[in-house]
Amino acid sequence: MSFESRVVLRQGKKFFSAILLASLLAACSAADDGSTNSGETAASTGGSSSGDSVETTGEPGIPDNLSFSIAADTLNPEGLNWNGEEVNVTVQLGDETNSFVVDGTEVFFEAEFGVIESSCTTVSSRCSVVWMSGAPRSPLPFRDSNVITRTLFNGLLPCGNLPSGIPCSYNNRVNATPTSPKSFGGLGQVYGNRVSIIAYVKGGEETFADTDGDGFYSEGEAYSDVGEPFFDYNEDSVFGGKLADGTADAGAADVGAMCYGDDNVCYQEGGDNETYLDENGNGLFDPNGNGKYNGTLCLAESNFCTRSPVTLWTAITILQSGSDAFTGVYPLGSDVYLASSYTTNINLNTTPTLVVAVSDIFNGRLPSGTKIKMTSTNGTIADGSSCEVSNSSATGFTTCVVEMNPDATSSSGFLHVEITTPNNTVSDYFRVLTD
Ligand SMILES: [Ca+2]
Ligand SMILES: [Ca+2]
Ligand SMILES: [Ca+2]
Ligand SMILES: [Ca+2]
Repeated sequence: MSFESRVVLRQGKKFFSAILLASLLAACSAADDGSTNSGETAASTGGSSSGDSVETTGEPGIPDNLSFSIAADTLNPEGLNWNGEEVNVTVQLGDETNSFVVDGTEVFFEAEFGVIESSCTTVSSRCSVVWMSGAPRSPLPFRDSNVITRTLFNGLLPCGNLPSGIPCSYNNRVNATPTSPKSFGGLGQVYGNRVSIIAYVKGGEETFADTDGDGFYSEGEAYSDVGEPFFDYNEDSVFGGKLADGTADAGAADVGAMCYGDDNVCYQEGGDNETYLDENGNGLFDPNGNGKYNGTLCLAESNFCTRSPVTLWTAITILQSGSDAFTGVYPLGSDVYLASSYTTNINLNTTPTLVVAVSDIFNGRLPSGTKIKMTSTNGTIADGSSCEVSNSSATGFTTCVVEMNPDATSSSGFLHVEITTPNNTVSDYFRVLTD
């Protein structure tokens, strides 16, 4: 769904809320931020007879797909080298009017790596489970021998020229081309330590825009058709599961489908182990739903809507960050793909501003809260003597800018970078500074 149509849906949803809330006062007390505004709108439009006369068979408290949120309190825990590192994963649901769902709504969870509590039941429209680091930590078996989980020691171009162990800078937000998938930068697929977590809830309904304002889904009205839940291990937005012989699973995207749909939906390698929930039991992955609005605001079964519930789902990616730091230091503005930028002695007279790049072995972020401290035995540090790894599972790693000054004596010394993780793994890196 495009951003534009999302906006339209949201507006329609708000208008619909105004009418439904007028006749479903019980829902008012449970309104969240989104429907508080709708409540105000209802007050200004609720006097109309059409608002009062709407008789709906819709049932409040059933989750709808646009109100399904997921979050994690730590996005990059220290999980690669430690078992039992805990992350609280919280989901929040809402119904068609953005009101709370019925207490006790059960939400199920599955995780790609580590282990996770299998389900939770909502209280006040939300609930949490615990994810813990542990085995499995890597995608075995990989059935495509061309695909490996890349580390800093086997990076593809443009980072293959760099000394081993140097974090590989790249723009991971590159758009797809007809021959390369999106986000294909630096080391190449597959990025290690990225843990896909899916959450799903049975018995939900689809969100629609009640354009004609009758309180029901009417033929032709826009709605979001929910497809079957799937694990997107390689984060290419498509289901790419493969059978043992390397052929695509039924309904799965394959190499021939590279960059289908819009430019940001592209098949990438590394989705071999992806799985899906065959909700309609047809033995085939169905990405696009059934072509009908599913929900209780379908008046009667028809060719454009059904009262059958759907399984709603959402996903989040967290990191199982490594404890050992890999570091590269280069003068600000130098070519990050040139080996000499990381190896030539740094002259503080000509390049006093430095960038310290720190990643784990998979070129991803170190654990949230990792401290990076800079000291020097030559020149002085004017600014940026310490920084910290943020709470994030975005691709890429941490860079810190260190502003230095040469001192009065021409000499040679070291920049010392000391990296300490929350569980006290310390890594040291030294770089020669001259002035
Ligand atoms: Ca309608
Ligand atoms: Ca549907
Ligand atoms: Ca995929
Ligand atoms: Ca299916």
